[in-house]
Amino acid sequence: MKTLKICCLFFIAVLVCGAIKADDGHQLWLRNKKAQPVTVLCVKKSATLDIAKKELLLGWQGKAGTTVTLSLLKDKNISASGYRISENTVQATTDIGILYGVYELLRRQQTGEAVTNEISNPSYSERILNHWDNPDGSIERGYAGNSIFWRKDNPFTVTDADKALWQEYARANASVGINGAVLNNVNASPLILTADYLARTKAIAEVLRPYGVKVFLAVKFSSPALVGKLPTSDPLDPAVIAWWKEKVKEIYTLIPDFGGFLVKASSEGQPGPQDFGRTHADGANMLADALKPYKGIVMWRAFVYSPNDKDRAKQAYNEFVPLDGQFRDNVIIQVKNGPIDFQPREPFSPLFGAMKKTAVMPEFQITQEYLGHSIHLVFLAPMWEECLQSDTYQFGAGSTVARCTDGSARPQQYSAIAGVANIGLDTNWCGHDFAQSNWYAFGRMAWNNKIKSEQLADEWIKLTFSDDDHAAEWNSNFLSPVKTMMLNSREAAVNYMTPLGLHHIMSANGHYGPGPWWAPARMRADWTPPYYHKADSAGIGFNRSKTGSNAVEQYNAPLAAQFNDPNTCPDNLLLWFHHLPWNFKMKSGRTLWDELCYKYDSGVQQVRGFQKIWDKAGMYIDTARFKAVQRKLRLEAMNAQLWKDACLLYFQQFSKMPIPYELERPMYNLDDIIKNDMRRKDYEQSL
Ligand code: GCW
Repeated sequence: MKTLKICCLFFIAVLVCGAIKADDGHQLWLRNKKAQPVTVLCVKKSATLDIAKKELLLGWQGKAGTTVTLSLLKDKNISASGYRISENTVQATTDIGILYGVYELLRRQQTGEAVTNEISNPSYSERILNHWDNPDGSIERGYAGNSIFWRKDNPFTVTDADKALWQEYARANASVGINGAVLNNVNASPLILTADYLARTKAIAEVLRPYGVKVFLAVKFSSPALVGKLPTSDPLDPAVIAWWKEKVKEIYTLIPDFGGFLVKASSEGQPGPQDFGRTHADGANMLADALKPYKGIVMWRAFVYSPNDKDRAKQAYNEFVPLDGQFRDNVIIQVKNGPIDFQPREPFSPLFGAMKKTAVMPEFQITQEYLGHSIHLVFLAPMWEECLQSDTYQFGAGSTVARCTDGSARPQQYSAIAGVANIGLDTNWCGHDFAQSNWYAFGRMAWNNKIKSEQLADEWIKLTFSDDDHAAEWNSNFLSPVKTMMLNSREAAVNYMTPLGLHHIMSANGHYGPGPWWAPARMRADWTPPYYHKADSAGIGFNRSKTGSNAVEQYNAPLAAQFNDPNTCPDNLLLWFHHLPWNFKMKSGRTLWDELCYKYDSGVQQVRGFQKIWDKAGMYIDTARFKAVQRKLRLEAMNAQLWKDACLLYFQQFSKMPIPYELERPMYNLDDIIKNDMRRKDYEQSL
């Protein structure tokens, strides 16, 4: 009887779902549809070309019976990993170029985009994921399970399952053009440079190599002392220089195409050249010299700040601009998109528009440290597009961040872009099904830094969810509303978390919920929200204008003047640059306080709208992914409400003004929110 009941239920479920196949999300955007027959001609043989052929046979959606020719040629217009495609040819100057061309051809077929005879070259030569993975398998700011590379138990056994997973990872990367991976956390353990870990790194490199993904390592600056047992790690000490040279040689003997080092130095307690009275340039150049014979690069992070600085936003610029021109040409300064730290909205870092003789690369955060972890649905492409398309005015109008970093504004030996990965052992890799879109979008944007978020959302939805059985109504009933939801999702998050230029007002170290009040006595001020919002009875916001910290001065004309004046400063950065009275008159005609209330409320309304969109569109996808996203949207809606109530009720203590009566009233009490914030409490207790 029980079996019969289960069978009936199953039958009903199949009917209701229109027989949509269950999907655990593991296939990402590479779900293979039934392929049409195709013949592939390719004269040369290599592991990479074998993959290219296999992918065509597995995924061909073009005319049945087509013969596709893959050919290698010399062509000055096609760069090392670029390609030319037509409906039945892929041409490139390298094997990996062929593979990228094949993925592009297949993508066009699956998304129904036309294939004309065209050349595509990547914007950046190095398109890199940064994994903040620790040797024990944990991941700093990881929200999708443990590391796919490292683990605690049997750390040095490489199993077939490991290799299979690394191969899937490499394939996903290659399919969107990512060609590098830093395998470990920038808060680097010295262990990574020891023999056992290097052997595992070699094993990973071997699996990634045919897919064109080079491995890099993040290194701890004090490794000569910690691993090499030298008395110092001073970058100018001959024994230290010799130690790094030997270490680099050891690495290249194992991994001949090793990419190089990523370094977080003299930052957040990490050791660095400043510990020895040396500069960032001294430190970076010493490593660059060791890597140079092997064509390796150093990505040296500009994420530096100290508790003594009056304005954290200014420090990276102050430390690095005086060193412009002193770095070797295989050093690239890796700069976070904003001057503080991956906040939902920041202005672009002024360093992008300041370094004239040193290569600079953007670092984006794919993992959603400040954007609701893997609970909130936030499509990040609009945020990255906003940064890349910001005009720095470095070489006059049109000097976008994209052009100041990709080598088109001035010649650079290397150009690069990095994204902090959101990948872990979760079946769907990223925790949230929609978080996969951020991995996808990062790769596609690294390839083409002018691509529009709208195009990326369109591609990704089609590749990830398309359903041939409902093709007729799918575009209008699923694609279109879900795309709108994705494209609005980042602004919604800004609205319910940090509107009008507010930033860093999250609770404690978890960086998840709201905490504008959070300021334990023993905590350094620049790690607490009041340092950033500066709310008091006179108003709210950080005065970075000429009358304040004068951070505006780090921007080129005409931006400096525009940001300096609250009447010309864009609304969405207003409280980043200004401390303004609660009754300041906004462009909308509202007071600042009312505008703040409206923004927070609109964020909540937007997420409620996403729930409606999803529930209605849900019938076009499999139940598992539908339900998982539905559940997360419910949590996001509750969190949005919490953010709104927490921030408005807290700031209201200073504004002493009513929340406009036409807006929904708060649902939580401030006292309860503060009391219930367990993450904050746990953290405080651990201090
Ligand atoms: O955003 C902060 C994070 C740290 C991180 C640091 C960095 C890896 O809270 O967890 O450390 O930035 O980028 O170095």
